[in-house]
Amino acid sequence: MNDISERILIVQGDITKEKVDAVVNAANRTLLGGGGVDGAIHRAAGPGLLEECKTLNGCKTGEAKITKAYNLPAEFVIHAVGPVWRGGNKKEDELLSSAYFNSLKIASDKKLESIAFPSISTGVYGFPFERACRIALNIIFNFLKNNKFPEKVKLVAFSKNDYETYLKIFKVYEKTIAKKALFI
Ligand code: AR6
Repeated sequence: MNDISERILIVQGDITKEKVDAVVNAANRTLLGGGGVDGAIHRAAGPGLLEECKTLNGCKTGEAKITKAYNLPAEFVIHAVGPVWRGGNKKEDELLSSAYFNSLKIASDKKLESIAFPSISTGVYGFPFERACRIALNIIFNFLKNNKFPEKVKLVAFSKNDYETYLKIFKVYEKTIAKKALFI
């Protein structure tokens, strides 16, 4: 179990600076850009990214699509569409989980070594941050347990506060997993 947590790294910063094989974008269903991390990724990647996105015909909530990364230091952008938070009873947890899963699946199918995620849905879409962290960690731990690729997953928290929260939840999660493993 411990080797799985070693494949996950939590950092604070701007995801557009990440030199990984793929950065994940918290996109909307049009895939035609927006604010938040989506705006930052499109600005840093340059107009080629929007041109390629126009050919994709959008993306359903909970799904993901891949493009090249143009002027970003990463090689690819995986555009994932998380759910808008509507109180918690509109399948938000499942949809967020599936946005992470489908992004990881694309990376795995392409045998990408490294992927960086922003905290999908926790900005404009209003998903509660701690709840989103638990969902992200749960799906990532499970995915890595069953897949060789991606080898490394970076979780990029934008603010110091988000970073500290992510780290706190990660430590609790790691312990719970380790404990469970002892009893298997
Ligand atoms: N690097 C890393 N994380 C960032 C960055 C950055 N440069 N900028 C913001 N974040 P959001 P959503 C964090 O709103 O909630 C867009 O308009 C931010 O602090 O970007 O999924 C899309 O087009 C937050 O924790 O995405 C959609 O319409 C996280 O990224 C809509 O917003 C996600 O915040 C998607 O909303």
